[in-house]
Amino acid sequence: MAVTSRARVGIVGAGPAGLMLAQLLTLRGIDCVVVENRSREYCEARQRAGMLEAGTVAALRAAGVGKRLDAEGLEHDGIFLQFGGERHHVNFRELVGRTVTVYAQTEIVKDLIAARLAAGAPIEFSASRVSVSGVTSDAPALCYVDAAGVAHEVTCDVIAGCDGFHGIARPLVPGLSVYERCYPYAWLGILADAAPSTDELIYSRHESGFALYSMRSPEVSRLYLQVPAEEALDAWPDDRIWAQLQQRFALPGWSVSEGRITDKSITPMRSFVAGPMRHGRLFLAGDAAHIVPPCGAKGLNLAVGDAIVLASALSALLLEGSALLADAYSGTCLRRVWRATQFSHFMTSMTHVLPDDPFDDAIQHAQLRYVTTSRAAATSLAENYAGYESPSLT
Ligand code: FAS
Ligand code: PHB
Repeated sequence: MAVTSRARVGIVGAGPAGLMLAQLLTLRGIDCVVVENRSREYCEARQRAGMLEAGTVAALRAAGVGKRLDAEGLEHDGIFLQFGGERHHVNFRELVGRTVTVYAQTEIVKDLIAARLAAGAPIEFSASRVSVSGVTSDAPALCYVDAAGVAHEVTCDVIAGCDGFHGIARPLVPGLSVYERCYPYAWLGILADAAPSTDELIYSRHESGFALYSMRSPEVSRLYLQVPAEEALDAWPDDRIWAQLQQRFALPGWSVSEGRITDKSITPMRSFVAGPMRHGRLFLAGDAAHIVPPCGAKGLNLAVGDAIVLASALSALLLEGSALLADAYSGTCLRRVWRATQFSHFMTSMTHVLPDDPFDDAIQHAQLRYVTTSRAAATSLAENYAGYESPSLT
């Protein structure tokens, strides 16, 4: 017999979208439950994004989880674009008056979990048999078996599907329109105990493939290599990775500082947008509804952005009885999602090498020369990268 309870909002998934939504709702006095099928340790150690738009930084601060971000985040004025043996700086602060910040997704997840538990609000980690039903009724149910094996049925006013690309929520939306593009390459990402030899990110287009130089701290580098889509990780022993990174970032008198590789993974590259992001009392947020290739550094920022828009919509719906924002939720988010999807596709297509395609090569060089010589083109890139129409906390 399941333990029955009530909550105004049932949140499936403790990633950035679910945890930020829970934080914002709790700050507004709206009780919610968060059900996650992985352990706390797993969620806090999962290596993913690391670049924050200015709007995301402001929102995390306003949500009361900016203390460590302000202390440990690395604020950058811009990025470097490297091609044809030259490195060019695109200065966002100078072009659009905004900066970006490197602060790992793992740390944001830790901060949001700590804030929730400190507020005495629970997170059901390691839950199993998670299911959602009745989303077209006015009392949808979130059911799960907790880590101790006890079954629960939570009756809610609304359900937020923040359970990522492979979650249970999106399949509950009938008649979805799906737009998808899979790229013929992937990213091999590493974490290394090596002090970054650059103070800002480098996006390098090299004839042997794309490479990204990012970081996590003054002691830890985060680096990515373009590899073929179906590539196996064991085809990349550490010395081959360093050799390729040195080659793709090579400049006279400059080299990548190497160190012990502590994490290695391959991430497929796809653009995926599904809509509508709402069906009855079910609202999708983050990767549950959309995936962007990481080259535009948008995935995490979009997830936090959805949570901000959804928190405002649910507050109006549940506290004031106004459905206006909730009815507009999907349209509001999809406009921002398509902006980020177009920008991420643009950054990916401009910097990733397609084998044996001299026309594409020439187009890429023309595009790279344009964004590094035209103030208008550089400003457009800066505006999108630093965050365009980022939702703010009202
Ligand atoms: P998440 O996937 O982060 O969180 C969903 C949560 O739901 C997870 O904790 C999952 O365990 C849980 N869940 C799933 N099914 C469930 C169920 N049935 N019941 C309960 N819980 C369930 N972006 C970048 O900008 N840069 C990067 O380098 C980068 N690297 C990435 C690497 C990978 C492998 C992936 C998948 C994404 C990467 N991204 C990157 C994008 C990433 O940052 C995502 O956009 C971000 O995690 C999205 O956050 P959420 O929507 O909260 O989804
Ligand atoms: C990262 O630091 O993980 C990162 C930064 C920028 C990107 C992708 C990943 O475009």
